[in-house]
Amino acid sequence: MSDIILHHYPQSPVSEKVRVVFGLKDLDWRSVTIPRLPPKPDLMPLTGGYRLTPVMQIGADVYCDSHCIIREIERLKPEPTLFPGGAAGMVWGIGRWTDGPLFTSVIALVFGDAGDDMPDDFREDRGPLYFGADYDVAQMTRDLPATLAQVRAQLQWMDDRLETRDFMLGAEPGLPDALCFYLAWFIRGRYSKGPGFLSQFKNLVEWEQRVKAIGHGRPADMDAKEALAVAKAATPDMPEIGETGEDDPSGLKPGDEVTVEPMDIGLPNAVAGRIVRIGAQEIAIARTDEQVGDVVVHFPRVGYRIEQQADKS
Ligand SMILES: N[C@@H](CCC(=O)N[C@@H](CS)C(=O)NCC(=O)O)C(=O)O
Repeated sequence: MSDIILHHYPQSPVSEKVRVVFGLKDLDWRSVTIPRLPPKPDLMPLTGGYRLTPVMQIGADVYCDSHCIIREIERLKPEPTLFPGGAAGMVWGIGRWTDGPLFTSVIALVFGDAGDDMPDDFREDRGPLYFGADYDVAQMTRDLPATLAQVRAQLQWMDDRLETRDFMLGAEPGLPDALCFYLAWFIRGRYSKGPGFLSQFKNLVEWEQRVKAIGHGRPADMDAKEALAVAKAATPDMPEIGETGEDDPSGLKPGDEVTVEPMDIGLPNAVAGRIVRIGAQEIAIARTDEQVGDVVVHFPRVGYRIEQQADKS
């Protein structure tokens, strides 16, 4: 198998979730550091325009979104399982909570806390991305007490869960630990009063140390240009998962020209390609780029809008 390449940057909380999963799986992987702000000239040839972080590349296959990345990692390396005790299924729904409303509240906390101290270019990019065109940082600062109350209530759920367990599912770590850890990691590192705020959650603070000890596996740095060359030299893998798309409720099927785009961000970010596989959990589209040749770009179904384009043939 080609190397697992993660395109990310150290400060990215969603990347931290994936790095913890790499630690849980004890993986060797290659680490490409991408810019925190667009343009991301060495990433766009791979994704076809998807700009969020992280992105995973294996040869000429490109996995957008942490859920898609983690699902593929679990498929490639099933042991140790991310779902100890047979916990698969609903855990993905926990991810929709942690990465959805809870993540948005945590970003509002960090934004509201930073206020005018945030660099202009960062605020002008992330503001509309997470909160839409009419985002208002001053309002987020005024709302800080209410936001803290929202976050506190939800972290208390995690803390309660850890009262009688070392990890979220029991004695062994699993996906819910990565899903919850990255938010605590983000609050601790980026909210100016983070460590003090977190100290009220005794079980959570102890658990943070246990998750931290899992580590990130074994990353080795890779130059972005080398990653592009890897894609160019490779042929996309198109594993048959038994999902032909024939019964897809959308009516979409392999061969259709589509665009795929995250639904829950405030900026347009569509990627165009031809469906090679479409199933309940994932869509994979083929596209060609002059720098990397033929690639297949994978997205989750949940949270992504697919639109059919006029047939090019
Ligand atoms: N649904 C996406 C969300 C990813 C996300 O929002 N990542 C942040 C960084 S932690 C991001 O992309 N920020 C803008 C950027 O990096 O350009 C996923 O799970 O991967």
